[in-house]
Amino acid sequence: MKDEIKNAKHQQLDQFRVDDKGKNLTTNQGLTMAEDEFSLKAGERGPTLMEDFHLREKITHFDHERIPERVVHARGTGAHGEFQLYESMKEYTKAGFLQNPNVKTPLFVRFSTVVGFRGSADTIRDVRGFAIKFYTGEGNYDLVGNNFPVFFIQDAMKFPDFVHAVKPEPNTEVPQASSAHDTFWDFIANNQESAHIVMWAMSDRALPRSYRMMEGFGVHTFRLINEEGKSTFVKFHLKPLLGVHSLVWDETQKIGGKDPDFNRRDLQESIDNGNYPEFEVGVQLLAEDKEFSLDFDILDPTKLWPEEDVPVKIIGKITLNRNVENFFAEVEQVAFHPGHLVPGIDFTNDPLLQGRLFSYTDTQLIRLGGPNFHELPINRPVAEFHNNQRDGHGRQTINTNMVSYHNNSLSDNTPKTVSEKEGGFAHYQEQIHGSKIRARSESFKDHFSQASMFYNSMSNVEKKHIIDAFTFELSQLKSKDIRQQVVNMFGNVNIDMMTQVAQHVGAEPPKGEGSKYGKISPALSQENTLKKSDTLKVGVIISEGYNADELNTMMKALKDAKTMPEIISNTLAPVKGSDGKEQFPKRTLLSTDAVLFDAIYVLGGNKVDDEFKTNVYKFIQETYMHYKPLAISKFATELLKPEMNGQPGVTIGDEKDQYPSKFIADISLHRHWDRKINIF
Ligand code: HDD
Repeated sequence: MKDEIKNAKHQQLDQFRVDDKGKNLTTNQGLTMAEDEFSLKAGERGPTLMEDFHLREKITHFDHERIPERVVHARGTGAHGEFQLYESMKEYTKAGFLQNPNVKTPLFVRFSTVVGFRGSADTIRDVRGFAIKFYTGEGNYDLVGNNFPVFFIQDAMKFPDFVHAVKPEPNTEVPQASSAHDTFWDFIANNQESAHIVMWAMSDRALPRSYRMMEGFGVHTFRLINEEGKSTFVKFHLKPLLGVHSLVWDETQKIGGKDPDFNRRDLQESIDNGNYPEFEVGVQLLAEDKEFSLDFDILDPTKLWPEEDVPVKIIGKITLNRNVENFFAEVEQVAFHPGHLVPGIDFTNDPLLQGRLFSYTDTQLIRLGGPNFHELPINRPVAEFHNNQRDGHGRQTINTNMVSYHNNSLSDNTPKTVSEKEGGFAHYQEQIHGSKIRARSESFKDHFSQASMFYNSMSNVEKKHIIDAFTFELSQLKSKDIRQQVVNMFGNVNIDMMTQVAQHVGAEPPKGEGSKYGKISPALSQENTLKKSDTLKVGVIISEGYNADELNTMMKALKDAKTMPEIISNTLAPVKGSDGKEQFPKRTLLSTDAVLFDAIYVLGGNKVDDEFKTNVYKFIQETYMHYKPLAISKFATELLKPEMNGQPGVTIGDEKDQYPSKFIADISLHRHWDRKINIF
């Protein structure tokens, strides 16, 4: 690892890292052992002896290796990184890490899916978690967000209900990592506040191409508080510098089988290759006196603030620059909490947020086995911590002072509190009036306007994908009745959309006229995202006797365009080209698949047999069907279906100069939706 990225957190973690290579094998008590293969027996064929402490220790530790997986977001991965501010945010907040653009704040990010168990596939249709722990000089600040800006429910009271409904059904524990089943849609039809997020879940946003290519949102409205005690409402955003990109549904399902670790591997490989994922951090700011200026309640977590109404101010950048070295210690044991605050950031009364403030500590107590999980290396703040809390399971700190209470004189009344003026945290003094009441505010009751805004902001292709997704999900339901209820419910979002779905799933078309909201937010469409070729994976298929001139020209162009080319052949053995030099394929046609690449280039060679042709044809067909760029050398045109010729994103050629540049331009566009597909 480079020295410059050894920040304070890395230095702290390094104290805990151990490399056993070259060491003697010992018990956990440090006793060097002479034997680790056979248990202690009375005679070679005799019974094992109770006194075999080594066997007992080894087996006992193994028996206790598992901890409960997260009740939601069990499947995930993480990486270390840093945050650097572009300009001081002093005007709005006194948070230390948001003052000085020269300071880099270490952080850890965990990305996750929500529904699946810990071993489930990465590419399922789901919300993605995007949780960040900033190790600031004033303590840990956690932003525990998602890649959707809205949530399923408005009140934490319903969270267990929602999760029970979306998890596999309790009688069969089927389906794994999928919302396409009766209990989920039964919940949706009977809890209509979910309408908006379900539109996101049915859209391409639920199928991210990479964790590096998705947005993040803090979801709730928070507050920033400045030195004068002035509060400004804020929504947090994360914007990937590679743009927001998705897989197509058919691909995601195939990848689930071919490489269930697809997103996890992508993150790890990118960091290993020095392609550090980057996200700009943005804030939407709303002055305190503008609390009621939008046409929804800013405390309602099923609403987003359209960027066209409240612009996102970009304030800094996150760079993920170091992979974890031990998945369990770093990713599995990291414990986030939306209530881990620093001075200058505070809560609002969003009822969903308030419930979360209880849930996260509670869940760590069972997952991590006691109240000292903050002492685990990954969770330890870089800031020192001192208080009168003591003991408990797994306590690591050896508190040497006999005083563990407040107030005291034996220790000069320390550890001491510090006034707000001198940097101590004090809660924002919001004025509260009201009666104790269990109810939903009237201002939370419009569930369909923003759901329709989302749909109306989509391109035609994105709309079609949403209709297809509803069709797929509802087709899996056993209950006709729920299918109809969902069709009726989403008729309130858009009649045309749900009429088409109804036709596909054999339901009655919805009645009514749909939402009249009519507002559009172009920022919601991925059509308008950044598009570039950087870090995209290109499969380069060659065989014996390939044209070396052409390969060299194309490889240079691909590398100049910052793509990640990977040589594929029918063997892992070196493949000789026309110049007598050899290429070393990384994959074979049988050990990889077109769905694992963003684009395919077929060069072939002068020695290709029928098996090679059949396998390459599968690559070409899949790539074409998934709208991805294809480049075919003139030496391989026999593998191209004539109808593909001239279609968008398909390049055939031998003119070295234009041919690679056209392919690169096609790669930068990612998908070529205008392609004629009904040719097979
Ligand atoms: Fe949650 C995990 C995000 C509502 C209760 N949540 C968890 C994670 C993310 C989110 C990203 C994974 C953290 C990690 O990587 O370890 N959750 C959200 C967002 C929400 C939300 C963006 C709404 C805006 N969550 C929410 C509610 C509750 C919870 C309303 C309960 C009242 N969430 C949990 C949890 C988890 C969790 C059960 C499981 C594992 C964990 O906390 O550490 O406590």
